[in-house]
Amino acid sequence: MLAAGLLVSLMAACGGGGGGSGKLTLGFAQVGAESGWRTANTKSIQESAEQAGINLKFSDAQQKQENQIKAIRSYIQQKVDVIAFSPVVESGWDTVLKEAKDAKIPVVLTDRAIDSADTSLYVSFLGSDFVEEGRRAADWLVKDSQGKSGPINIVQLEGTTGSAPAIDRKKGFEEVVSKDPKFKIVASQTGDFTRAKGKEVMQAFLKAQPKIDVLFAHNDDMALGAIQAIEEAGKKPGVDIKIISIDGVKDAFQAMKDGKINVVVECNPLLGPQLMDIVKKVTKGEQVPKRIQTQEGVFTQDQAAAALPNRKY
Ligand code: GZL
Repeated sequence: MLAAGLLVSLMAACGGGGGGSGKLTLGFAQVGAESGWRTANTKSIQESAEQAGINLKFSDAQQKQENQIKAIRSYIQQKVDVIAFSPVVESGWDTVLKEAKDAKIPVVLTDRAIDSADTSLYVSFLGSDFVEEGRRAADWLVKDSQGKSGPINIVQLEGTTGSAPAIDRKKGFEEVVSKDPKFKIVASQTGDFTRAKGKEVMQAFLKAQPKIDVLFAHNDDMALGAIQAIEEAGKKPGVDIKIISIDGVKDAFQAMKDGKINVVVECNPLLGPQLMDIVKKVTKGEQVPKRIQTQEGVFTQDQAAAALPNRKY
């Protein structure tokens, strides 16, 4: 009787929401499936949960904040051990995260941050420094434009309005280019991180702007959509209009190899292993760093061919 009682209490301690399997249960509320980056991010989380023996409940919010909030509430009701999510936008999370806190369920932010002043609402934020990614994009342009007089007309395809990557990549890029008046951002609009919208907005830019020298796209999918628009307008992407992009998906490396994208600033989506490590530590009551930053590089056209076979996403 005593042994049985001990076993039951041990299993209970191992985590709720797992249907008594004794396995930890992680509830993950994903942004959507808007880009190659997101697909790779989802795959990394699902495969890592499997490998870590963690029971994963997963939802796709189709880029709608109300769907992410609904999913988080459902995980709270199911009494999962940990909740993790990539906030589609920075604001509007305090209420639901307070509900998770009241339910004593730790929350991990992955990929994107929130702008809440109350940092007790999450135990850790695992993801890139998007401002730095924007700076790196601009640094390449500054170097590439050395010796050239202006104006150098730039169009910017921004990510999802209100999202941390869109806000911060814009901030980092404009912080650098604003130092030299030869750089002119003549148009800037969201393409919502998708190929279709990136193409549509680039078509509008091409119609409205008499001269475009550079496209800065906040992600590869919008850059790849824009390439279609540029070619349909009879111009050479990577030559007539230089293209700077962020993420580093295989299709972008192929486009660099084909001379159509000039530089890609890497943003690593493979966050699954680190997330599972955080989940295990947190449920054991171990301390985890409040901020865990992913390491990433910058790749230019001359490196694309050699790097392509080794790309993992
Ligand atoms: C960045 C991530 C962004 C990618 C896009 O960490 O949130 O969202 O850059 C994705 O490709 O849609």
